[in-house]
Amino acid sequence: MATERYNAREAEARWQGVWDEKEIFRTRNDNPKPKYYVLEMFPYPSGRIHMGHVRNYTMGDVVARYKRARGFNVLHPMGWDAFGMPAENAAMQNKVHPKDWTYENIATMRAQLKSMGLSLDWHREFATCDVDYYTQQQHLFLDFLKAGLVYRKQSKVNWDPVDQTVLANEQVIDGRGWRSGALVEQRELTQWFFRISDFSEDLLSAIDDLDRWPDKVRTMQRNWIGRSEGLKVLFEFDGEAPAGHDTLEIFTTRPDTLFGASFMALSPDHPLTATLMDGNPELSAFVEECRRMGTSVATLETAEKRGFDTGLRVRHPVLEGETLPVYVANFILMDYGTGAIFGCPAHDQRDLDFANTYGLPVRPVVLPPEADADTFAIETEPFTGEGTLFNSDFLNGLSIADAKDAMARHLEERTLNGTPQAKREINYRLRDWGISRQRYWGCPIPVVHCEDCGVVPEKAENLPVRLPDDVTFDVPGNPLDRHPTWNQCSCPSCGKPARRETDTMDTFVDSSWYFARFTAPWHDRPTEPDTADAWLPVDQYIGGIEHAILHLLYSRFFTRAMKETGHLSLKEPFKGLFTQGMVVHETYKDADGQWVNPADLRFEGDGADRKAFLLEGDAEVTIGSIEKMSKSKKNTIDPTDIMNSYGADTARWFMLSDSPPDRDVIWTESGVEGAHRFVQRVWRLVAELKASAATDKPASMDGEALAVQKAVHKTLASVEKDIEGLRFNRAVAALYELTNTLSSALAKNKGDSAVTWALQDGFLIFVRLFAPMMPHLAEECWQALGQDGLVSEAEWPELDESLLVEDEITLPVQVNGKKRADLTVAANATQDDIETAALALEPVQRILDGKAPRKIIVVPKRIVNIVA
Ligand code: ANZ
Ligand code: ZN
Repeated sequence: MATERYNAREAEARWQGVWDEKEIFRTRNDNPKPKYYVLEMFPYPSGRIHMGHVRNYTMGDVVARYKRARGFNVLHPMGWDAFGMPAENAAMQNKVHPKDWTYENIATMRAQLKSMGLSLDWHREFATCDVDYYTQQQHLFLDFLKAGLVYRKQSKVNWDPVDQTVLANEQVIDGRGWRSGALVEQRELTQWFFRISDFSEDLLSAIDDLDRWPDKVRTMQRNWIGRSEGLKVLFEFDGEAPAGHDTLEIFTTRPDTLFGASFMALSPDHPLTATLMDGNPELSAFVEECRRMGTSVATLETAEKRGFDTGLRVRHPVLEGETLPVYVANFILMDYGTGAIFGCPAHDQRDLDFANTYGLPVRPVVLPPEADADTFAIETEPFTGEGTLFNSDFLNGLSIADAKDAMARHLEERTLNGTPQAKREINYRLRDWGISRQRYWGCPIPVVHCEDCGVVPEKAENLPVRLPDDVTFDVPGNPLDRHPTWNQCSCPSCGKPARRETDTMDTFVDSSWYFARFTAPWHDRPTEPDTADAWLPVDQYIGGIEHAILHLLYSRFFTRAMKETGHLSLKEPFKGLFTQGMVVHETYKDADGQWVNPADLRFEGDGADRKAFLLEGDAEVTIGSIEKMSKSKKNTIDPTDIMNSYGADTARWFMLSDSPPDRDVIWTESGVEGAHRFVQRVWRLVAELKASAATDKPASMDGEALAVQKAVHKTLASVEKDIEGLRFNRAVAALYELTNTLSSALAKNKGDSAVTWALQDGFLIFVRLFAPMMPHLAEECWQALGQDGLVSEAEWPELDESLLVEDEITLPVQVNGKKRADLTVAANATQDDIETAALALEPVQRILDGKAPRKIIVVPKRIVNIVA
């Protein structure tokens, strides 16, 4: 029988039209069903969607469609993370306005996403560059300001003198600007900060309860917050103290190593350094040089450790009569601890490098477990492991933990100039979040600078502070700064002429609350608090591991800050988090070593004999390693090409099928073709089934009919579990298996009406099981099988638990502790039946050799043990 091929392109457009017209994915906030909020990280509108998006959004869509079928009121929105540098770069390079560039990209990408058949509520769509969105963000800023969650401070920034812009640490490469190549300067700018560090402890301890987050992300967040328990210790100067500095305070996490101290080091930005620079040009020159090097952690870790001996000395707190030299050193940060340390070279790598450069003593005080105290020495590797204290007077013999405590107690009881010499302190690595950017394409910070009143927040009723459209990008720097009129305004407090803040907000601010905005994007306040509380937290958030730290941490902070300012009343925005793997692909290089795109190639052969040739000219190219799809390596596949040739369902199915969703998936042409063959096969089976006569449900089922029913319900049970557990590849595997079962039952069936009924019923279940993954094909099959309504609105099939009971079980049979055979018996076989059957097995009889067994033990449903 000839069947028509399934025409994916035609069918997909048609069903998308039906869904749209019926608005079946429009979510009502007043729907009384239980809520489920599934969200994928919204895209940056860079131009076109890539395969990573396809993978990400397909996973979210499976969850959304599944939960809808399970009776939830599902929120599944989409928007655009639309502010940022690339739009300005495009403006500089291609003379296109950032706004036009952004909205054009959004239009292209929206159309691409729509062609994927995602069950999104497009009525809630917004872009963060929409005036409406950033107006509400400005309201949030003002509310945070009022609540003391925002402040201004001077801070050091990397300044690119050519591009006239602040650079993030990652944009400084070997001391030069990443774009301009100019030597980067350190500048002090007054910038706006969010007080995220006030929440350090709360952000840290709440990680314990995020039990539906991947462990690796929880660990990364903990490390980023970086709690350390330490001690602040006062050191007394030997001889006359420098003016204005009675003592030198340091922070250490290793007070146990104090007997091994051999120097002190100050940050170049320490106040004492500033005092000493006065009248000391050599020190000033050294400090200048340190500043040029930059302050990124990466730079500090890798740069050569350098110092300047100030000539000052301090008294060792516990070694009577000993003094230690005070250096200014390039690896000490001012904004951690107290900006000063004691160095113990034997037990810290940086201190050891430093000591070896300046010929300072290296005295080990912690002895490794097996080492000999008389011969143990440190040369180029410090010892940082567990051990026992030695060379340390009253600490000798103690563990590190006990020695830390003993030293802390000892110093806490002593005083220096009337204050205790030591104080226990908890420090966090997490710094306040600097949000000022000297850029145009971002949310304007709604404050005004008045000569009389200082910094004045804009009045809420004057919002939005709109971005001007008439800006130029022909010279470097911030277009808002040089705008002829935009930055002139009147002071909200005294009414006199004043100047607008020209900094805009870090784009991470935009993405820190969009999930809350989706709950009521039409509202004229940032949120409708009751609605936000009803929808949040996001039940399942899905995105890339690259956002494991900053985006998630900032969103967790924002949720807390929005709680403090009454915009919602919970603390944690994302209940479940899933980080998907990447899409990877082979790479190809031509004879000149240039990357070649797979679209320009043809392939021959298989396995080790597989070869690739250029379509043009037919030269052979080298097949290289499998790498993350990237434009630079030209190993990308355009999702639209795939959807045009195979359809969205094929792309979706393949994305889900090949690897566990948290691992990388290798995109291969043969894999896509396999997925496409499956689509056609399902369609052919439906056509065949349609040809069979209608039957009524038989009174009872047995034989082949029962077997079909059981296979269907077994698959139903596992697909359910696998989607709930986000193991989409396993759900796909179960569906492949079921297809084989249905297909052979269909082929064998010679008009048995019970089997026909089981197949017809089974197919209606089967279609609903793959509908979350291949929704268009599912609609087409649903209709072909004579069902009313849309499968996208159909309920999930009901599981018949009684069909999951296995009739037979297989037990391993051991003789004298060694497995000899498998025994298959009826699931309800008695103890006696099992013993008899086990003893009758050929391998068992051979060992028993005619003798009766000494003992036979049947562990029900597990194992049979025979002692010969
Ligand atoms: C003495 C010592 C001996 C240290 C030893 C370490 C090992 P965490 O654990 O990350 O908090 N430190 C303190 N302030 C610093 C600053 N502003 N810039 C650079 N380094 C600083 O790190 C704390 C340790 O880092 C402190 O403990 C201090 O060195 C150093 F065998 O004190 B330690
Ligand atoms: Zn004023």
